[in-house]
Amino acid sequence: MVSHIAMNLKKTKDFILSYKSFLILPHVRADGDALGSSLALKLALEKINKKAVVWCEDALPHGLKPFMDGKTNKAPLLESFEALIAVDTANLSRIQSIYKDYDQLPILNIDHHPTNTDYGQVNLVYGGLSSTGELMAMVIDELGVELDKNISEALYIALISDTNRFQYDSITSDSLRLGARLLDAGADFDRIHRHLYGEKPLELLKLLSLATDKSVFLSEDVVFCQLTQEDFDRAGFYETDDVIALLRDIERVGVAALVYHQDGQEKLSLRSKGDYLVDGLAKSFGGGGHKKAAGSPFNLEDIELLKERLKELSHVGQDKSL
Ligand SMILES: [Mn+2]
Repeated sequence: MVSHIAMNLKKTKDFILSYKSFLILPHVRADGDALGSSLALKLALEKINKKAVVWCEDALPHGLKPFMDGKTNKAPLLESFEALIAVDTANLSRIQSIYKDYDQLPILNIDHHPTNTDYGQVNLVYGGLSSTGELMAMVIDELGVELDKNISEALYIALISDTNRFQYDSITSDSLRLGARLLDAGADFDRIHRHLYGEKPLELLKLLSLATDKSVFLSEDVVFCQLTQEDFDRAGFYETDDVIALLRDIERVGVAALVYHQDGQEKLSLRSKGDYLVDGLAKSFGGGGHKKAAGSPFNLEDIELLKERLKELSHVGQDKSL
């Protein structure tokens, strides 16, 4: 594994050194890992005199705005680029729509989703890692770029976003050592934690309250919730990461499922903890993700089928527990 990573890091470096300008694409509806990793890479590329633009056509998640505003681009691009770098993007259906204007360019694919389809000319893909941020730190080291305050903050945001502040079992001692390095290099962790977790908009709390009211237990350890466009409009908030996290964190819950309406379509978001795994269920609906955090597009006609499948994930009556 270690020599394999070393070899692919070398290929990644060779790819980057052979071009002068890059369009960096975090996945659609980018989260902290995708955006933090992308921004860290952009800053590192600029330090070695490359041109790099991070494209993000969706609204930035609320807590990330103070760190990302003005550093990502969604105005029409007039420039041309020599290569694409897809970040935290498991497959081409998760890539942003601007890709269609640049699909002739070579792709470097940097990701930690086990379901990644290796769609790039160079694929730096390690499914076991906590975050793409952890992988991006290796890329930046490979390029010989020193971590400064801004790069460290972007990587720190990536790392804590995908590990829920170092709480998930995807965390290794290497992840914690990276966290320590980032603090040493100047990341203002107090400011980051405050904006990401300590400044929740009241509208979000209204949405959480609505979701709590609408949640039903399919068994003692499986919770299900459905949110409609009206629910989001009533709360005035449209992000779902905190909703599904809240459901997962309920006492005795092993599996949390959220069906919701977004961008004109229905989606399914799944989270689990302990022994419970949800990647297989997401896959069966045409999606993917991680063992304990996955999602898929969803067809409302399948709602009863989904509930049946969710009940099958229950451990009630089995000799397993959280
Ligand atoms: Mn990620």
